[in-house]
Amino acid sequence: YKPSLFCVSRRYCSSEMDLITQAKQSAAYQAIDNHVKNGQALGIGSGSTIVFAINRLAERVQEENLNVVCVPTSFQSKQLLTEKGLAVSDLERTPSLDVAIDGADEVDKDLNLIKGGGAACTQEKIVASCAKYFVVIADHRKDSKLLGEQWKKGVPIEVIPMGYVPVIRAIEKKLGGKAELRMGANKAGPVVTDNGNFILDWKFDETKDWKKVNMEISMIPGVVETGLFIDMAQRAYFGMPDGSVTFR
Ligand code: ABF
Repeated sequence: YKPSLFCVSRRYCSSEMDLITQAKQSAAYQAIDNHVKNGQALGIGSGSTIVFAINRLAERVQEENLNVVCVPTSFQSKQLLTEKGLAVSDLERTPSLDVAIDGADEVDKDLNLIKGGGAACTQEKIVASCAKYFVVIADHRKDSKLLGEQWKKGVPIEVIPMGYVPVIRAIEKKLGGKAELRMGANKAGPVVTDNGNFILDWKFDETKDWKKVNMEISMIPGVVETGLFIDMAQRAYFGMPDGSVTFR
């Protein structure tokens, strides 16, 4: 599937968006149907695809009278879970999760991920690390062979605000590329995470040894967490424009 070159009319573009929405929903439903069982503790991620997962989870909880408890990865997902009447917990009360389900910005052939487009990568990584099984849900645009092929906005990195300039300098010196402070709407100020920190987006020049890169960035004083999720996901579902779902 490739977006049409003739996407000139608003009507045509919105039907392409409908296909992407459909793809997100199909992947989310498949993950919830395949991996959620009665009695489980679940990690529930953030983003637009996870909205469909929460909807499907709420349906199943009601229809099948499931008893599940959910640990959200962001304020957004906490609110959605609460609105749907799902049981919400946290890692103090529920530090061990059966399954975590979350979206991604890009997924490579080995299930390494770039995450954090929504600025929630630190909490997402902590929650995913507490799960026995980590499942990614995404539309087909996120599927790639090598990280960086699809997601052009760079690797998100959460940083302590007072250290963001030294962190930018250290990343560019060590790894090349360009790191930028992520700004909010109308560039009125930097994006602030749920943890009160800033986000850098690091655009890299070429495909790297991501495990090494992740470790190198994590060692820089002031870095809280990176959006590189290496060797964490066990399964990824990709919704296709025709409503089918592929996985690996
Ligand atoms: C979160 O939401 C993020 O890690 C990732 O940036 C984003 C994926 O968003 P969407 O589901 O909207 O594509 O999972």
